[in-house]
Amino acid sequence: EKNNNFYHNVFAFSAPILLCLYYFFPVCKIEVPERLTVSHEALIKTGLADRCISVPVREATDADILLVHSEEYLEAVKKTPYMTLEDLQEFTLQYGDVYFHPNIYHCAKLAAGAALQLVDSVMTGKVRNGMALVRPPGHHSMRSAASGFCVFNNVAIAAQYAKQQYGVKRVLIVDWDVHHGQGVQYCFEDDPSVLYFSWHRYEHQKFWPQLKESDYNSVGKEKGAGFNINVPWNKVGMKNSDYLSVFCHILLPVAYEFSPDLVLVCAGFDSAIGDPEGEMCASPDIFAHLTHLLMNLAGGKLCAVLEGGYNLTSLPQSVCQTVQTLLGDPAPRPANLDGPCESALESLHCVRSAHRQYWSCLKHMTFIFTASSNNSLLLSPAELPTSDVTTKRIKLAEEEEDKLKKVEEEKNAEEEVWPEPPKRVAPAVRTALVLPNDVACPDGCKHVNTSQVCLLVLLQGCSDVSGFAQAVLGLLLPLGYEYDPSLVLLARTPDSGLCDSVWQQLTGLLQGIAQGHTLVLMQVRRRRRGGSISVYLLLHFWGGLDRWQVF
Ligand code: SS9
Ligand code: ZN
Repeated sequence: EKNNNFYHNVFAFSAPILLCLYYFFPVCKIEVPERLTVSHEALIKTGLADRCISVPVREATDADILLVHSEEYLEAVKKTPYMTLEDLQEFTLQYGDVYFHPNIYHCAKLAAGAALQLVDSVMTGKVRNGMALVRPPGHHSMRSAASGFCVFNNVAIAAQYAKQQYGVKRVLIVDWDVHHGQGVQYCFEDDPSVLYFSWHRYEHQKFWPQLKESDYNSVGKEKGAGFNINVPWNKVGMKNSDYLSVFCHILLPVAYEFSPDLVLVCAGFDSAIGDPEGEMCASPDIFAHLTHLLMNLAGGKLCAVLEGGYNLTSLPQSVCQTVQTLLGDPAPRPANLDGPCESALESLHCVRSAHRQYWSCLKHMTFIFTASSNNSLLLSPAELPTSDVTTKRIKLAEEEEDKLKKVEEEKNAEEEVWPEPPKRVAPAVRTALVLPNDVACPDGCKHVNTSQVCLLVLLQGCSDVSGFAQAVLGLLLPLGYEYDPSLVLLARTPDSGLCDSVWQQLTGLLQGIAQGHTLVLMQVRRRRRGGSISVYLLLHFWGGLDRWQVF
């Protein structure tokens, strides 16, 4: 409603999505109302909105907001709806990159409240997971300051609320927005009950918000040391392989060791291709994989809350990929994966070194990862150059070159073209159980003929669970992703030494590849060479597959 600055509109719609739309007088060129309208429309058009359950939004109360923000700050923001435009402008100027409109206080309360409604729905078991589409974003706002389009820190409030309201012991916050959520970092720096992970465009501190504390060596303070993980991107143009490498080699091992009770995602999509802020090259379907990989943690309790995302084409695509994955549909085949680029590899190494003393999953790594000649997601240990020297040398050499490139890149980012993610189809029946004739089918199962199947994983006995987790996350997963098979076949023998929960994790993780085509073979009684015979027979049976592999 262009003529009315004070107009606002709020929609709640089929959740697990919570949607809070508001119209904001366009002062800011990129954090615009259309971000929500295009995302909402895309969810409707793809039929995803219909598959979600409706959760109403509410305003966050003063008590909710005070979980993270100071009374002085809350009182100051409360006054903004009554300020003259001049006063508003002055108020705005004390903060960095944030725009106050007379409506924003109301909208910010709804944005935080939407995140809390989602937490309630997930924690009470009403829904398994969900996404809150909200504006304004939250991850930059601090205890007593607005910043970077953010007024209240929606996700930080949600984390404190979950702890207070539900006695949640450990919360993992994954911030895949392209900016560093410094507000979240400051809030939980000394708190070991919240593990905050953020990757962000950094360019050796040249990129906004240009903070020293966004670098990899800010690991948390006091009791919270080790519970803050920053992965700085020192170059633009990071792609799917870089994102997946960081998940496989940093975030997931640590997350599994941390073992959260709830996962919150600062779901910013300015880390996708075409975004004018991020200038990265990851395709929207990567978010299906990032989501999938997090859905196995915390018993699936995951709340994604929108942060950034400023390209009105890649934003709705990324939102749909995330929501479709939350709904349980198999992730699309990841396209053209190779290894991480040199700069990502360097960040990866720095982060792992900085965190080795805190996480046993990172301890055993005594060498640096280098880009091997066969550039691969599977990183190979090599000789250790001193990282600081490398960092400085690369930094100096890059500076000049970067300056020149920058102007060109900014111009190009928004004009970038990429293929629309192909439509993802899910089979009507998600899982089939094929049982011997004399075994009763458990309740809720249907008998079906299975015809599709896929990659092969045959694991020999492994009694060391943490070693096993490392092997799966650091070796099997990257390998599986890169190999891109059409079927994953898991053979479980009685001597595997793995308990059910570990087995469940493994199965869940591997469902991210081969479009979820997974076949699990369980050998109940041990027969001589029985396992290998059945595997052989299956391979023979599915001989028409284009790729297969036995481990
Ligand atoms: C420098 C541009 C900084 C702030 C971006 C905030 C993004 C929130 N003038 N822009 S996700
Ligand atoms: Zn952002």
